[in-house]
Formats: sequence, C-alpha cells, structure tokens
Amino acid sequence: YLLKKNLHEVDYLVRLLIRLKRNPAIGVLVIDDSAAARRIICDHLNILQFQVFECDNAGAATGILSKNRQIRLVIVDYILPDGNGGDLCAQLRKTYARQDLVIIGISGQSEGKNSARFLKSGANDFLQKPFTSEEFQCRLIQNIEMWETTQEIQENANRDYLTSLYNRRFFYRSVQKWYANCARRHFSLTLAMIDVDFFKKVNDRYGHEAGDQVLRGIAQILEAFFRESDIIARFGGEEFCIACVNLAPNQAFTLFDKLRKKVQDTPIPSEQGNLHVSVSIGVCTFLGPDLTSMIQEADQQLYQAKGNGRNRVCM
Ligand code: GH3
Ligand code: MG
Ligand code: MG
Ligand code: MG
Repeated sequence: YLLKKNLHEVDYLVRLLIRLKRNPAIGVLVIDDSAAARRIICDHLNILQFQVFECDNAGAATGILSKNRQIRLVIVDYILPDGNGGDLCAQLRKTYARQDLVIIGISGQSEGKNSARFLKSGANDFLQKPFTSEEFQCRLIQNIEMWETTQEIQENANRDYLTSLYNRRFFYRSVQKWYANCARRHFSLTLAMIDVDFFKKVNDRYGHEAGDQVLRGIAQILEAFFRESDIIARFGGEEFCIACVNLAPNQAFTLFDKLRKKVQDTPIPSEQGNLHVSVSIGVCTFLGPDLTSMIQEADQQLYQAKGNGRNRVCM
C-alpha cells in the first residue's frame, strides 16, 4: 500500500501509525447509509489500524457509542435514513463533550450548507465528499493531535504533580456534583480527611526527597485500598481527602480504621531505606447542608484525632 503513495503521503502515514501505536485503543465509529462510502472510509481507517465500528443510521450509533467507551472519533454523514448528521451531532453533545469525543461531519451535497450545520451542532471538523485519501489522513491526524493535547492539558489541570492523585480543584468540582446527586436521591456520601502524623519530622530527619517518596508511597496505598468509584485527592501538603458514595455510615469506621492500620503496617521505600509513618483520619458520614460544611466537619474530626494522640480515626 505504501509503495503506491507519494513520499510526503508516506511521511504522514508513518506519523499517524507511530501515534496510534502509542495510543492503540482508539476506536472510530463510521455512520453512513451508503455502504460504498462506508467501505472507502473504513478501508482507510483499517490501514491506519484504528479499531473500526460502523453503522448506517443514527439510532444504532448512540447504542454502539454507549457500549464501546474506546470510541474517540465519530465520522458521520449528513443525510441518514432516520434523521441527519447535524441533529445526531447535537444529540451526542449532550452526553459527550467536544474534548472527549471528536466528531467529523461529512457530506456529499455540494451547496455547502452542511459544513456550517455540522459545526454549529458541535462537530469538531467537516469534510466535503469526495475527498482524497491524503486530505482524509490530514484531518484525522490534526483532530487526533488536538484531542491528545486537550487530554494532556485536562489531565495536568486535574492531577497533583507529585503523587498523580487528583488535586483539590478536581476534588471540589467532581464531589460537588456527587453531593447534589446524593442530596437529591438520599444516597450516603462519606468524606474523610487524612493527615500524616509528625510529617515535619520525616523531612527533618530524612530530607525532603525522602519526604516526597513517603507522600508518593501513601498515595499508592490509598489507590490500592479504595475502589475505582471513590475519589482520592491530595488536598495539599501531607493531607489527602477521600470521597465515597454508597458506603453505609456504620461501615465507615471499620473501613477507615483498616486503612489507618494498613498505613501503619506498610513500610514505604525511600532513598533512606524503608520508612514507617502513621496517619490521623477525620470522617464525616452525614450529608451536611453543603460540601464545604462536610469538609469542615471531617477537618474538625481530624483535629480531634490529632488531639487524642494521633494514629486514629475520629467521626
Ligand atoms: P501533625 O501530626 O500535627 O500533622 O504534624 P506534622 O509535622 O505532620 O504537621 P505540620 O503541619 O507541622 O507539618 C507538615 C509538613 O509537611 C511541613 C511541610 O514542610 C511538609 N510538606 C508539605 N508539603 C510537602 C511536600 O510536597 N513534600 C515534602 N517533602 N514535605 C511537604
Ligand atoms: Mg447519507
Ligand atoms: Mg497537615
Ligand atoms: Mg501532619
């Protein structure tokens, strides 16, 4: 296939292939009622080693998307048997943000209105049919690079650099949504503030680098301990914050005390050898009037745990 192409086209293809090797699970959904048009597009995508999904109507598209979370790119025709690509695009945007799902509209109609219709409905890009394979590849790489850059920026904005846990900003933003949902549906929401005991001494005795390694070690313990649905964040300095939904209030103490023991019993490797630290934990299990008051309550309980001698859970 490559031998039939010009050199600059090969260069582009190679760039795409290297990119996809790094990001192998990118799925693409092609929605076009013309089997011939679908064939041409899917052939291109298969050569580029995307994981290709296809369908010929709007209704099937939403089902395929919700079942296959690896789909990052949608290529959609304008005129479909059960509607049009613009409306489908607008509908998809209610669930999938522009930065999470790339939508490229295509249309064979030549009066030129469909590009604006697609873009106004939230499509990232548009291609007029018929297009050359080279233009198709250029649009693909352009949109995938943009998607990757946005993902990277988003990840950097949400994560703490030292531990790779979520940061305080992300914690507030996502738990705020949880709070509203729990309040409406009378679900339980549990918040815990965790603070390393005498951490200043770790720094003073073993150095700042070892201190950083301890913080990374605690982050790893937390990630292994909690479920994927819980949110674990570094709140600041040597403080961490956890939010759990659907944890029965009477199970909270047992859970967090188990965590406390786990930290106490786990040697954390550092450049100064294995280090041992303990944590104090304050927990709030009742749904307060707002999220801030729940965090304040957990903080108050943490203060209590410190006052009662540290290495303990208060709630
Ligand atoms: P307590 O048991 O009362 O919590 O005592 P503590 O020493 O842990 O608390 P204190 O607030 O006095 O000290 C926290 C220390 O954490 C001081 C600060 O230098 C250190 N620290 C904060 N952020 C970092 C970090 O990113 N890396 C390292 N190595 N140390 C940090
Ligand atoms: Mg069509
Ligand atoms: Mg502290
Ligand atoms: Mg501390």
